[in-house]
Amino acid sequence: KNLQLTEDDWRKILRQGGVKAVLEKKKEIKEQEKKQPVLIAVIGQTGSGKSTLIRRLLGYQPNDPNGPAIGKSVEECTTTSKEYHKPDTGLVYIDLPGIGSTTASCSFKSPTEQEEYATRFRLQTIDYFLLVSQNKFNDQENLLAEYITQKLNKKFSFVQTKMDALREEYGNQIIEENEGFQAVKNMVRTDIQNKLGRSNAERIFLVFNRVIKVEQNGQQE
Ligand SMILES: Nc1nc2c(ncn2[C@@H]2O[C@H](COP(=O)(O)OP(=O)(O)OP(=O)(O)O)[C@@H](O)[C@H]2O)c(=O)[nH]1
Ligand SMILES: [Mg+2]
Repeated sequence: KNLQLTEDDWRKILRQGGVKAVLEKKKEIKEQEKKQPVLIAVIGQTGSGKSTLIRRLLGYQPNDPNGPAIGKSVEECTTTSKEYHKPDTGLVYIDLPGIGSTTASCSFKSPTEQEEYATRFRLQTIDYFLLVSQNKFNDQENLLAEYITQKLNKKFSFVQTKMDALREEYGNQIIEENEGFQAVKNMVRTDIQNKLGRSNAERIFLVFNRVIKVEQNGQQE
């Protein structure tokens, strides 16, 4: 982030202080870069599991009130954007209200709505995006992927959440560590890649973030 010196700057440093000065300057820049926060926006439709993902990435225990709140089912939960700093990393995850949330009035259908959303949550200032989806893929994710890559000129990774819920489509192998497991995962990846088309995701992550609650009678949900 603008810490790069020009070729002339480097020549000057070399002339004045020799190789040692150059190496020292390089080290200094590296240190500075480490201190620069990297803003990662977690974006996607309401109820897709964005807040759950942030809780997992930052290691919040299930009942820690400092982590982002999670919706009860598919209800709209997050209504304002909030930053979560990952200690000792410079990584800042931004939990955004879901697209499609009516409480937070976040719609992304028309270009005007896209611009409104982008301005409201300052998407121009974001360094990287995690595009979260629970439905494998649909038009909304396509719009978002296109917006991130074409309009904002940024990169993103695609996060497929609720893999456990894709059982109907892919069968039990989706959650069982058997021979079919890897094949099914590859299938899901290929499906996502195909649907993304030219808005290429840097990486595709498949996650199982089901919160397991132990009920009072001892049964797990
Ligand atoms: N089965 C299953 N449920 C999940 C998974 N990840 C999240 N959920 C559930 O999905 C619901 C919504 O999760 P949230 O993390 O609140 O979703 P969100 O994207 O932050 O929603 P908004 O804040 O409304 O945009 C909650 O009931 C979660 O427990 C998963 O991997 N598997
Ligand atoms: Mg949320």
